[in-house]
Amino acid sequence: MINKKSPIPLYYQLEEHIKELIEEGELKPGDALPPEREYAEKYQISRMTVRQAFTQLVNNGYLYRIQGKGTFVADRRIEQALQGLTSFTEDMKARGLKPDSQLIVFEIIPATIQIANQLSITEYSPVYEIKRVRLADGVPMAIETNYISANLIKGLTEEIVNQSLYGYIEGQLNLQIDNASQVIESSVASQSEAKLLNINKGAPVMLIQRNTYLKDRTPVEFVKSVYRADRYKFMIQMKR
Ligand code: 16G
Repeated sequence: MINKKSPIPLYYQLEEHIKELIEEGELKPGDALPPEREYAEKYQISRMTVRQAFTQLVNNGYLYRIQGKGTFVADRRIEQALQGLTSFTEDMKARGLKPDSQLIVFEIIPATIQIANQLSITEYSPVYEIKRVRLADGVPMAIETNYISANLIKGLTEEIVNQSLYGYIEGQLNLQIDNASQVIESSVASQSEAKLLNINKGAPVMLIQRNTYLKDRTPVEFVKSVYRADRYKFMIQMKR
């Protein structure tokens, strides 16, 4: 794990090793890390080096320290409230994160019967298929595939979908997005999803389907998303 002959600094090697354990799920949020002394003995490195690696990981949000208790694995998941109908761009900006998109597919296709049903249009009507990896501060969070009627939402371009879809629909087209229904289920990442999300094949993900409507119930979009389960958790307020 630690190669003393390598020109790569020892603290950095340890830092990368611990990061891998966290990303692979060997170390889970809330887990206590073995004390610095143990790492130092195990790898025959100084405690200063271990401390430096820990400090880097604390500063980058992978670990946190509790005085007198030790060092723990941080929960890096974004808590997403389910009440509000918000866009990815709005969600990330509200958290001080920089939203980005990596465009995978952008084309107009004839609606299949399933997509036509979801969008309340006739089969073979023109539909935008937009597949984007959504990133927060450069980290891939989700893969979103939107289906949007090209007769309703006119003039979409790659530049627009690299920014915000909701921003364009409301800001440029003056259509008011009103409500949505959403289904969330658990799954595991396929090979291709894992590659796009930079996670391991078989890692847990959440599948989200959203149908979004205007006030008069006209469907605006049908969206299938794959969210990283290690980066997202969902929260809803309830009252009885
Ligand atoms: C959210 C929505 C998605 C919508 C997108 C618009 C979910 C599961 N999905 O990610 O339906 O198309 O925001 O984002 O929440 P944009 O305005 O940044 O393009």
